[in-house]
Amino acid sequence: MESKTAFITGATSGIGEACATLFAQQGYQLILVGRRTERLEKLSRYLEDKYAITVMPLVLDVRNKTQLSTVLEGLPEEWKKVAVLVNNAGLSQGLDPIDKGNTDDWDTMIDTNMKGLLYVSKIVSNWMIPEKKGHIINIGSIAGKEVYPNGNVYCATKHAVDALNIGMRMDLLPHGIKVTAINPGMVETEFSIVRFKGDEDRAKTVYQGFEPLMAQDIADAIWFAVSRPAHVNINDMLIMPTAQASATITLKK
Ligand code: NDP
Ligand code: 8X3
Repeated sequence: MESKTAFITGATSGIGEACATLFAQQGYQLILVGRRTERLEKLSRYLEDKYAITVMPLVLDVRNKTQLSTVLEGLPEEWKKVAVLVNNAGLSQGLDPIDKGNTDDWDTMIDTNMKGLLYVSKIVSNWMIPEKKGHIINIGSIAGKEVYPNGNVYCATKHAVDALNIGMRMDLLPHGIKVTAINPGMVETEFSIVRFKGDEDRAKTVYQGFEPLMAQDIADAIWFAVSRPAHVNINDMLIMPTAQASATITLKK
């Protein structure tokens, strides 16, 4: 059987890396995107050796639409037959009230979480359309369902992902392309280290006193959605740690 290809953005850590590993275990060829060259190359070599698959590592910033378009359109045709796109690259920067927010952080979140996801989706959906099939997984968040204090712009970007997920499903329906949102609550990854700009001690406190989700839990949910029969689409999944009831209510010991 011809092997399938999965395209995963933000594969250098956390949910994206767990997802890359799971798809490799399932025998997929992988296109992996991230900005950190060394990590991307190390992961690619590891997955190729361990699972006997082929990986196309692409050091790209999803915010850079010119670079994205040049590199992606320049790929050999056989790499453009993508079965699954996981729009995972994303981040939060800062946790401040709106009057004190850093406008550069706002730009980074909007450009990555919304515009980057759009640029990649446009290119890859155009590869899927002639095949009349494909599956786009958008990584949203509980922050796309609820707004929490000081989450303002990050929550707005994830609410936008929620809306785009619905819009994409409508627009791509005639082309047989499935669109699924996976919305996690708190997952212990590098997310909080990035949000607090390298302050690892502060990041650790986010996950203290309860058992957060792990990246693998989200990869498993993505795989569940991807492995449904052709006539079944999971529109939207909200996955929380058992100890987290809402964006702001977590039972901590
Ligand atoms: P990580 O910080 O561990 O991973 C984020 C990934 O995104 C990294 O691989 C990073 O790679 C990549 N990335 C960030 N900016 C860019 C960019 N401009 N271009 C290309 N890649 C980029 O965090 P998570 O794994 O937790 O985050 C993954 C997704 O899950 C994000 O969309 C996040 O919003 C979402 N999410 C996370 C939750 C959590 O609690 N952790 C909960 C809900 C949703 P590199 O730096 O190498 O570019
Ligand atoms: C990331 C998780 O709790 O900061 O989307 O919204 S949270």
